[in-house]
Amino acid sequence: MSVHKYVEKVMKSTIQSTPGQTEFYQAVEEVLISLEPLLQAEPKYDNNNILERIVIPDRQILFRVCWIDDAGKIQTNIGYRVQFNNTIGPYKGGLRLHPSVNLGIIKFLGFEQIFKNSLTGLNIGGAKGGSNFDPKGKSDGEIMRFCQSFMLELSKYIGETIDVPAGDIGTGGREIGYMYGQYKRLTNRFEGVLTGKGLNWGGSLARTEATGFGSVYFADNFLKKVGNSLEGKIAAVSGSGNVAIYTIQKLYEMGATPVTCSDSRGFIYHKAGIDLNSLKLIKEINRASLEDYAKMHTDSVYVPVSKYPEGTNAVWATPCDIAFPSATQNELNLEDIKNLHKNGCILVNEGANMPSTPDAIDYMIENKIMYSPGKASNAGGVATSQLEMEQNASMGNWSFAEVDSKLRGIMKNIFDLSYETSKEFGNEGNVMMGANIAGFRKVADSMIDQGAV
Ligand code: NDP
Ligand code: 2IT
Repeated sequence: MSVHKYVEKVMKSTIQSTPGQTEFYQAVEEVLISLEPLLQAEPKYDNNNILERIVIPDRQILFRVCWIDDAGKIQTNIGYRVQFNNTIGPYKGGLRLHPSVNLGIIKFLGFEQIFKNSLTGLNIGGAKGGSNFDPKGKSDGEIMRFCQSFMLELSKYIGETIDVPAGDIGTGGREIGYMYGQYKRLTNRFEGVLTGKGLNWGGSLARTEATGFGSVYFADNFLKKVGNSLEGKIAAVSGSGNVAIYTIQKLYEMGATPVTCSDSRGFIYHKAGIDLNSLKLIKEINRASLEDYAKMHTDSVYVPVSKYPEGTNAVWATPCDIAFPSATQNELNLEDIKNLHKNGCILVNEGANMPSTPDAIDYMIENKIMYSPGKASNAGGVATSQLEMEQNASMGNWSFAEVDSKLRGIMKNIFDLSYETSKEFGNEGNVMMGANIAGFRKVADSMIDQGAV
C-alpha cells in the first residue's frame, strides 16, 4: 500500500469510528499528511501499526459535574479528561472551560499535545480536559463550587507521575487554586498534580508569562534564520487572555509594536501600540470587555464582532508585518490570510492551538509566508509547566531569570529541530512539516520500543 493510501485508510477509519468530531479530524489530517515523507522513508511505522494506534486515546473520561449556583439551584455540566498518550512521560495538558467544549475539541487538543510535548525535548505525554462550563459572568463562589465538583471526579485519574493538568482557555490562576485546594482536601497530598499554581504554594515564576514569551522567542528564532528580526515590526495579535497579553509584553521588549488585540465580543486597533497596563487591568483584574479599552484610549478604535465583514476576523485586515493568532481554533481563515498577505505580512506565528484553517495553511505554504505551527510556537507554556514539575519534585524554587533562560533555550531547540527536520525531508522552511515529523518520530520510536501496548 502506498503511504498516501495508508494515511487515507487511517483517516477513514477514524471518521467512521468517532462520528461528529470535526476539529479532531482536522488536527489528525494535518499531522498525518505531513508525515508522508517520513512514512515513505521508514516502513517500520506502518509495520508497527503506529498511525492506527496513535489516533486512539489511551482512555477518555467523561463525567457529570453538578454545582450549586448563587441562587441555590443545581447546575449541570459535562467534564472531560482525554489521556491520549503517555509513551514518553506522564500525561500533561491543560483544562479548557468554555461553552463550546465537547469531546471532539478535547480530542483535537489532546492529540496536538502529544507532538507539542514531544517537541519540548522533555518527558511529558499528551492529554487535555475541560468542561462546557462557561466562566463568564459567574461569581467567585460559583467558580469555586464548579471547580471543586469538577475535581471531585477528576482527582481519581490524576497524580504527579500519572497526569498533571494545567490551564487553558477559561482556566487561569484562580481556577487552578480552587482545583488544587480540592485535590489536597480529597487526597491529603501536597504534590505537583497541577501546574500554573500560585507562587506561594508550589507555582513556578514565569509560568504565567511562558506561552506568550515563548511564542515571541520562537518568532525571533524564525526571523533570525532568514536574516530578519523583530525590531521595528508592526504586529497584529488576536485574543486578550493569558497568551495574548504576554505575547504583547514580549513583543515590546523585543522592539516590535503590537497594534491589535481582541476578545469574543470585538477587537481593538491602537496605532500607537496597545497599552499593556490598561489591557492587564481590564482582562486580568476587572475581567471586563475590551470596549473599556476604547473608553480609556480615545485614539484607539473598537469594532464589535457584529460589524466584521461576513466570514473574516477584523484583526487580520489590519496592516502588519507579523501576525500572532492567540485566541482560539480556526480564527484565521483563507480570506484572512489573503488580507494579511496583501498588506505585507511575512510571518504568522501561532500562539493558540490550531488557529489557522487548513486552506489558510495551504495558502501560506504555497505563497512562502513564514508559518510557525502552534504545536511548536506555543510549546513554551507546557515546557515551563514541566519546569514547575521539576521544581516541585525537588522541593526547590528557581528565579525568574533562570526559568526564562531555560524557556528561551527550549524554544530555540524546538525551532532548530523543526527547521532542521524540514530540511532533512526536502522541504526547508516548512516548519509545520518539520515539527510534525520531529514530534511524531520521538513518540512513535518509543512506542515501537515499548511493544504492543
Ligand atoms: P484565555 O482564556 O486566557 O484567553 C482566551 C482569549 O481568546 C480571550 O481573549 C477570549 O475572549 C478569546 N476567545 C476564546 N474563545 C473564543 C472564541 N470562541 N471566539 C473568539 N474569541 C475567543 O486563554 P489562553 O490565552 O490561555 O488561550 C488562548 C489560546 O492559546 C487557546 O487556543 C489555548 O489552547 C492556547 N494555549 C494556551 C496555553 C496556556 O498556557 N494558557 C498554552 C498553549 C496554547 P473572551 O474573554 O471574550 O472569551
Ligand atoms: O495547550 C497547551 O499547551 C496548554 N494549555 C498548556 C498545558 C500545560 O500543561 O501547561
